[in-house]
Amino acid sequence: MPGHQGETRRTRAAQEWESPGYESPLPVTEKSNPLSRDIDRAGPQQIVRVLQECDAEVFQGDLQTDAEYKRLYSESVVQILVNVAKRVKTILKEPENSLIVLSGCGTSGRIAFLLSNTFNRILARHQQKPVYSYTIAGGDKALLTSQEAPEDSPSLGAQVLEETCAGKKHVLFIGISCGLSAPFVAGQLDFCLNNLDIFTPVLIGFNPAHMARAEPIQGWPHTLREVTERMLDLQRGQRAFVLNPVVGPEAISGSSRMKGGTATKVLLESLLLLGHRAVHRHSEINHQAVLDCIRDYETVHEMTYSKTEELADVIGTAGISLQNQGHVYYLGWKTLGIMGIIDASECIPTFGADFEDIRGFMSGGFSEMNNKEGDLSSLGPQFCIDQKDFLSTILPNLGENDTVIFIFTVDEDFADVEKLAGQVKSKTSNLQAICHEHGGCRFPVNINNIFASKILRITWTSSAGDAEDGFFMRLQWELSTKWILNAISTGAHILKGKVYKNYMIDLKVTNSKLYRRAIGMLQRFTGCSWMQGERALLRALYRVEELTEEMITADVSRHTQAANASDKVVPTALVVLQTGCSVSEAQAHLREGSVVRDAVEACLTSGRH
Ligand code: S6P
Repeated sequence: MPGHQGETRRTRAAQEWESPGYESPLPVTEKSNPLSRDIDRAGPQQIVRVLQECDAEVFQGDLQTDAEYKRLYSESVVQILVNVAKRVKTILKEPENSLIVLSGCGTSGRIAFLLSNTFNRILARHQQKPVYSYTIAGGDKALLTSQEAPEDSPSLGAQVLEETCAGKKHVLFIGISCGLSAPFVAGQLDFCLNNLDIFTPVLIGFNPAHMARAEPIQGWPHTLREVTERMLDLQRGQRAFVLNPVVGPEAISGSSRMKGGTATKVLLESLLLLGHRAVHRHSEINHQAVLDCIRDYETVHEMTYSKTEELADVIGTAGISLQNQGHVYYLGWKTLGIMGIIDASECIPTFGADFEDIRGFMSGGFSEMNNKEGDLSSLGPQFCIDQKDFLSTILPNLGENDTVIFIFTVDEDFADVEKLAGQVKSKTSNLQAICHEHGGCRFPVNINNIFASKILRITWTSSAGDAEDGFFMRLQWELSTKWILNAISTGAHILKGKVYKNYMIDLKVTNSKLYRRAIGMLQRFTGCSWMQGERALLRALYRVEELTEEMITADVSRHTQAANASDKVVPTALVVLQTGCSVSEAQAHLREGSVVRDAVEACLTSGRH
């Protein structure tokens, strides 16, 4: 029955956010999701239920051809997937002087990195040279830490792409911007459009084209909307492609690491897998093959969320750790270790978290990461990602307030897992396991003793196929792990009081998208004008009562740079606007109430009386 109730709630929610006046003119990816309106007041079980429903929207079908929004299963989306998969096939058949480049900013760039490595590994299994490469705004540092500023530079994007593709004759470029908003990707697409003899550009995002970002980009003559429209014109002749199904608003407004990241992984993996299977197994690339692939991912959603109780337990434990100023550590193996590192890195811009709050480590560190720039650990503690770093720097001070989450599969050497778990157990009893096994290969029974039954274990159906099936299973484990970790980090921050309604109240305004989002939030909560909101934001950001002329007229890029050094900017601006108090009074008020959400709510409620 809960399934039916969930479906009814989803249908009602979709009717609401799909209606033309709903939070207009925000694009779908920035709207707030009616399903998660009260997520800030929910307990762990309820948080899981809400996330499950929001994530199910990714796969929500539309079989009406006249529906307002295209969805993942829409005919036109499937057709583009078929067309792009055929381009992948062509490149794989003639790899000489060819390249497939995946690119994006933040989470989108991290997924680009992950998939580029995975698919090169699949090629290696077939004794083929690598064909994939990735670019990410901010370079490899951005794989592990939040580097939001380079997202604003179209020229940087173009330059990085040109360097990556030097000497190549055929390039399939896939630029990902979930919100159809990143100037870095816009610059790359524009570069491709100016060199169509070499490049076939593909844009992946989750808004309709008319909602692509249209505001001017500093120092650049185009906008992303204009680039998208140029690509749509070229799509008729299959010289460019725009893959932009709508997957519904995020559970935490604007947090595209969640559904945006998921849908990116599903779309990209589907089209790349089909291209590979066409070459290696001579299978056909057609609608049915695409639909089968997406349905497999939909099953992963069902399998993952069938573990509601276990997932809620981990969220509860992680939440208590954060509430008590403790930490959450992910210790992972292979690509699931990377999923942990990615999830942890996203908490900084999303929740204004400290990098030490949630951290990820993986077995093998950089040699296993296999990133372009190699070992970055000398750049500072944020870049130390090896489990050995965990043992030397974290383990000695680990305590009962900390939660350690082990993420592994049945393919790992279990003795390794057991040994590390033993070391952790001597310091904290808050050990959790997230693990994947399959019908043909199960964990030893002592796993229950090692993790004192705190195990979220998923048993997948075995596929007795070839090496590619093995890879496909790992891709599914990754997606499942992504859902689980996103739920843990989001849930734990909700329990810590970092979310107000379904907004990231304490986000860092470190690029122009986040800057605009913050002002929009101030408008929404206080009813102020854009200019009032911006002025309050700047006062909070520069920690001044009066703005100087220079501050008022400076470029947004200067403000977003300054935002790196400021704390609780948006909550401070909210309190200032709502109560008319000074910036220093607002800061003192927020210091008193350790829970940001409660302090802000108290102020908003009192302001209304
Ligand atoms: C979002 C995440 C951000 C985005 C980045 C790119 O939760 O924190 O880092 O991934 O801003 O966004 P987009 O819309 O261009 O993919």
